[in-house]
Amino acid sequence: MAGSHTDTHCPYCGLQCALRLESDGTELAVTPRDFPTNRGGLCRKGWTSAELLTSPHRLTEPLVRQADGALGAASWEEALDTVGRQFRTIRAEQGADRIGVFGSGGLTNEKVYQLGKFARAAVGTSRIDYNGRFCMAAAAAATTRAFGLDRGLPFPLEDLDNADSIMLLGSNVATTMPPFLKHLRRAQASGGLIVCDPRRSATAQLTDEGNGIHLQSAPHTDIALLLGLTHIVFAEKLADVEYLESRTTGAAALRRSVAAWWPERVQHLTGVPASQLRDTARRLAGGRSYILTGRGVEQHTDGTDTVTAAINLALALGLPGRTGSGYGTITGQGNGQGGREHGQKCDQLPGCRSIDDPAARRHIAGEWGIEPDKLPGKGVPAAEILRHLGRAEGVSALMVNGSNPAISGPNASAIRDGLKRLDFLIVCDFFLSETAAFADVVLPVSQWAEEEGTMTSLEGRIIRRRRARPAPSGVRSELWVLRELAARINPAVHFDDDPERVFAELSRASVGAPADYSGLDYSVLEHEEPAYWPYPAGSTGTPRLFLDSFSHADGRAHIRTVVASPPPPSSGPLLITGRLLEHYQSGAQTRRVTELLASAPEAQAEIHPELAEKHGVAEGDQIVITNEHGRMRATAHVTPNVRIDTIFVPFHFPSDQSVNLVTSDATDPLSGMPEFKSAHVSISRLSGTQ
Ligand SMILES: Nc1nc2c(c(=O)[nH]1)N[C@H]1C(S)=C(S)[C@@H](COP(=O)(O)OP(=O)(O)OC[C@H]3O[C@@H](n4cnc5c(=O)[nH]c(N)nc54)[C@H](O)[C@@H]3O)O[C@H]1N2
Ligand SMILES: Nc1nc2c(c(=O)[nH]1)N[C@H]1C(S)=C(S)[C@@H](COP(=O)(O)OP(=O)(O)OC[C@H]3O[C@@H](n4cnc5c(=O)[nH]c(N)nc54)[C@H](O)[C@@H]3O)O[C@H]1N2
Ligand code: SF4
Ligand SMILES: [Mo]
Repeated sequence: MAGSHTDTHCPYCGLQCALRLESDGTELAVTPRDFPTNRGGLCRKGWTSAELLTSPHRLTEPLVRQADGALGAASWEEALDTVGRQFRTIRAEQGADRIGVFGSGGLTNEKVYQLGKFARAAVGTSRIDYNGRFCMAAAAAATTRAFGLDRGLPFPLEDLDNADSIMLLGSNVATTMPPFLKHLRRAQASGGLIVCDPRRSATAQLTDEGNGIHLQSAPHTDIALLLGLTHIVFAEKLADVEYLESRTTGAAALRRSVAAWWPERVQHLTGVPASQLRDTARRLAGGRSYILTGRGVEQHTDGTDTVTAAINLALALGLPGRTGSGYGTITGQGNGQGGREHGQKCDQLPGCRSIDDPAARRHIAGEWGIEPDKLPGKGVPAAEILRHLGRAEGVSALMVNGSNPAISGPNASAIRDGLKRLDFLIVCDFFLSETAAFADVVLPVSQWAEEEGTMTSLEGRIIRRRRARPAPSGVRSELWVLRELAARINPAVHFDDDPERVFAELSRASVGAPADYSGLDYSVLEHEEPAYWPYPAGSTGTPRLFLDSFSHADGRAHIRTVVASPPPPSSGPLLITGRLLEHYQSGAQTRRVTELLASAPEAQAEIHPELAEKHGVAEGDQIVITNEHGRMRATAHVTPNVRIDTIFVPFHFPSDQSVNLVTSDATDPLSGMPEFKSAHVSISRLSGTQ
């Protein structure tokens, strides 16, 4: 195609596949580029991502709630003044902590940094958190506890290429990151792909024909499974005793804690045959092995402990901190990694610094030109912000940047009620998401190919996002919006809207921090040289972490023993939730892409033939799924690929097809992660197809 082209990365997930956006002046086209994560591959979402830019659904002017209750077009001046006035009034009358800010792992590093600075230095609130709390927060808490640092993959993805065995726990990369499969081929060819999932997911099916092992455990029994595997490792003398001695603390307690988890007991609890458990442990011990976790094991009220059990198994085998083996979590969102580093977590300042650390507070306050004691303290995690919306103990105003919690938050009907209760809701988005539809002010912002910025991929590698075309007139960049709002709320603090300068500020703010970016600037990142953090000034970055020592002061990995909570009394089937290939998250973007919507237009519930028969449900029937939280509607898809006791529903759909109408907002005390992946439900047939 003649015309211009820009080399950039996919707007969606954490794999950050490289692509080229070509324009002949009227049409836009996407082609894949070669890059270590995607090796020239793209999934359907990547291929169709250009449609997001030209979608007729795009917001192109600010919207403000009118006297008649409808959203109506407004000038930027009017919309920004309204927000400024409301924030000033609420802060003066109710206190800054009555204003909440809800960020996202979809934002560039620059926006994440600016959003945290906006909340804490312009508004002065501690009430900031983000959707990553619903994503890999449990793994972040567990890896920080075990290794002293949270980088999802502490090694380049390409290291997987040489593995003999790869264990995927609650991860369905064949659907959620298709080009990732290129890195599993050797393990598959040597029979070493091990997938733990209550469904015969697309990824689990890759273990067929001698390519590996599918552990089809009951939902939410992963801790028992992992304790059982660790038991076998010790019982069969497969543990790396020398490694445990020299590189960890707590190994003796670990050995004791798994003593009673013999395989037959684990089989009884999980449904996984003892012989499969033994095969798995032997395989993992027998070569270059990796253990990777996904949302299936992380999104539980004991998610941190579940990941800890996976890390403990990896440590018993001596995998982490060595070339050619390891543990990692597969970060999901485009900037899910950077999103948890630069200061939108309720307990962190930029660089993954603790907000309770006086030296960190001094450093950041100095960078922002405020007194350290003016920096708010620790806030509350996302689910707690959402649980108390519009109530005395919560926030009365909320600003949302890059999330759609009316669909994606746990116990969504309560969130929708909360959003309605708020005195003031402002949403920055490029579409009128289901959350934006509740807003008092909606600000249209530019999107991926209209902005410069950086993203930190699932490998901890910093890459450039490139501007290929101007945003539609009427649309503004989020950095500009934050600068303008800050000027109306606290003009004393300087806010820039130039991404390169914001990155320079972020780099300075991160000097000496765990996530140190201080050796990076836009010119270093110009030619896609590999740049893995920590990247202190004068270094060339850190592709592999922990090779010499872990990040705790004593240099060792800290083993914490965990216990398996007893399974809740069973009443009806267990609902699990997750993803389809076609849709991204709340679906706010992909439901607006013609091809993707046509291919997956509605919520289907995967249900086993025997369970379907028991409830008189046939393929294509409308069913209702209910529990104490609410009810949702789905179309039955009868398939032997789920366990008999389990129903699977994706969470991408709106209105009464939102599966989060029946999920609980109970959270993991250690990470704030909600229980997205198991809920007791009843099902009934609403209508038939015949
Ligand atoms: N197409 C698509 N791709 C995406 C996304 C998307 O929305 N759509 N989102 C991106 C993001 S942000 C994320 S976080 C990643 C998520 O990527 P994944 O973690 O791969 O996605 P999920 O489908 O949420 O969950 C994975 C699997 O966990 C299984 N599971 C459910 N409950 C349990 C359990 O109790 N134990 C075990 N062992 N397994 C269980 C489910 O059956 C499912 O197959 O995907 C990223 N990529
Ligand atoms: N039941 C169930 N619920 C889940 C999950 C599950 O597995 N099961 N998974 C959870 C996980 S892992 C995640 S990550 C969350 C994700 O769920 P959400 O946080 O809702 O994520 P998105 O749907 O990506 O929402 C992003 C919104 O922000 C907009 N947006 C995208 N980029 C930008 C930007 O740069 N700036 C601004 N201002 N807006 C932008 C999009 O148009 C969209 O409206 O869902 C969680 N919810
Ligand atoms: S796998 Fe992720 S990054 Fe790659 S094309 Fe698909 S959505 Fe985009
Ligand atoms: Mo996620």
